[in-house]
Amino acid sequence: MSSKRFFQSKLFLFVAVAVLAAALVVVIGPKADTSAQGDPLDWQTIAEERGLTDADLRAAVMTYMPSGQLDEYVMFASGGHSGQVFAIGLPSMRLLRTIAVFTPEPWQGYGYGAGEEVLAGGNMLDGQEVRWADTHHPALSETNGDYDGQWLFINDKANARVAVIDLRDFETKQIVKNPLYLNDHGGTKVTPNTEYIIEPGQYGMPLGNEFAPLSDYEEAYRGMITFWKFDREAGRIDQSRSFAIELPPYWQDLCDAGKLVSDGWVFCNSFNTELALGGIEEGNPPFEAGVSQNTTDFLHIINWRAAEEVFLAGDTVEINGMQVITLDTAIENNLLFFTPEPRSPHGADVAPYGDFIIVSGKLDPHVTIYSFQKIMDAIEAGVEETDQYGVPIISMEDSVEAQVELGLGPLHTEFDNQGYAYTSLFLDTAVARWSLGGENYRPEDGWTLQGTIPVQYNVGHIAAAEGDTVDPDGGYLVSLNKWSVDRFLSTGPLLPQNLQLVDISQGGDSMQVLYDMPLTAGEPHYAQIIKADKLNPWDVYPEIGWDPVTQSVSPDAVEPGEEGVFRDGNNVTVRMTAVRSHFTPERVEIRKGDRVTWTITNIERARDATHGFALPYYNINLSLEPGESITFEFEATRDGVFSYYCTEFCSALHLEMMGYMTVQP
Ligand code: K7E
Ligand code: CUA
Repeated sequence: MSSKRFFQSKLFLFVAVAVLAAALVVVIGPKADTSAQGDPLDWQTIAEERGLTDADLRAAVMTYMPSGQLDEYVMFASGGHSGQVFAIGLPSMRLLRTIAVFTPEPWQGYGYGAGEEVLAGGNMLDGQEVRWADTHHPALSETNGDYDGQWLFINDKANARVAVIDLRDFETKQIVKNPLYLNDHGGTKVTPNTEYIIEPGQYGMPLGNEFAPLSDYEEAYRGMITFWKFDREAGRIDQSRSFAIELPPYWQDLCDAGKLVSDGWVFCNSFNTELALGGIEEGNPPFEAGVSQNTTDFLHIINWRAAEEVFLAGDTVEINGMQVITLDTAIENNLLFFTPEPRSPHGADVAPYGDFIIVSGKLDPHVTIYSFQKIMDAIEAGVEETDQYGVPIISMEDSVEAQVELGLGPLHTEFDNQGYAYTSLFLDTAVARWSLGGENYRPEDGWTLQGTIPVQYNVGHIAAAEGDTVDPDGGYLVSLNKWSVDRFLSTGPLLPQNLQLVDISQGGDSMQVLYDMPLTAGEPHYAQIIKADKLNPWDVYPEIGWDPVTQSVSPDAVEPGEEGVFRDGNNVTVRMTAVRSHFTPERVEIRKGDRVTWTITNIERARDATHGFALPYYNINLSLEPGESITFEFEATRDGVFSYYCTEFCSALHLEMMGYMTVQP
């Protein structure tokens, strides 16, 4: 090959490219190498290696909480069939506290020698103890329609109970059982000044839970709504000042209290106006079809202030100790009205100014917006039509302000500070943002869908920051999803719930999922989110010897110097103090058959200086927070040697914080 032909050949081209490439490797190769391996201290390198997008980085920056910094909000989420409540910090989504409510919880000593009195308050009829629950709807106490950070209430759907939690120590103080009903649902929203805690029933049944055959459903079964009087001073529900209203045996579902212009009223959706009874085995439609035959059910519109007057005037009947306004009395006194609501409704949520009520039909792609003013005008003008039980029905033409098509399976609605509403879409597994067209919100946008964001997966409730009050904060929303499917590493067939933090701070359709939090407990239905600075919990109990049930110094509290074991026949009193790293006394020598009353007072004043107390075999397990005093009782049924010990690693000599109880045969 001549040199000329060589320079024109493919071989020359190949050699030239190879030489050029080798030269390039020499010149820029090492630099390219650096950027591939990178400086491991450079966050951009890490982000690049993990393939994080700008949106991911924004989410990380918005949710990361440096050690020692504190969250801006606290979310109280129901624990579903765990029976508890969870306090979660936002925006970090860190679990801050499990609050034992209906279910014993060993690490807080609840139901293992302490809290027995509270748990016993929720006994089922006939004294049979129920130690589980299906919590659905937490409700923070309110002053003038805004959260005041003092109390938290939650219902037990399974057993129609309501619990009271004191937010000074985040502990449950009271459980009441509704004597009229087996289960409830749409509680526990509160009236704007926490005058009452609202507890509607769920599945129709005879009031007082007497037997009646299913064939008598129409006549013998009833619905109900209970107004539990909350005595702030006492920190307790007062059943003697509480009352209920008898309702037709439709299935009352979720209620929300009116506020501002609609203060004094309560709105509840319902379903099964068909009075379907199931019985597929007898050729009836199955429940899920039978209950959804009608194109509309009834939104219940209840004047609770007028009902209170009827109750105070004594125009009630007593059922199982509960004062009940009968259906006839409610109708006579204009306490109760209906207006139709579209297919299979779920959720009735009052807008911040109290002027609109938002209802979602699970089988209707719209939300329906009712105008409180229109409803009042219709009542004023007189309502002719009634249902089969005589309850006046306001027509939809006279009550509805607007309908907005959002998507499939709308359930629950919350609000922000920009005039937007947010509705969960169960079937679309998304959250919709839409504008409230009323003059108080976004009249310039009208009633329109603004955008939707997919969530993972099957959202039930959503909670926006203070999003059901007269003054929502906006900024954050949490989507409480039933299914997590592929969002977390697999832990077998039972998966956690997925609580997703969503940024709603920007307008239009700019929502962004920021964080996925697995919650490995029962299904969280509803949650409420409160600004952290509205909460003012104690660092330690106010005084040594504190009884958290009575929120005062216990008359049994033990002071240093007066410890000991005291005998009076078969009754033994143990008086003990706990302080790092010592129980006094260290020896408790008793005899089989003794009745033992044992008080332990934690005399610490240092924050977080909690001691545990475990007494194996006798099933005692306590948590003694600084200042706390607990008294428990048992019968010494088994002889032997029982070492008791502290379960909190409280000091370097924690393992030595123990003692011996000997039980002589
Ligand atoms: Cu929709 Cu009990 Cu409020 Cu569950 S309920 S999601
Ligand atoms: Cu007290 Cu360990």
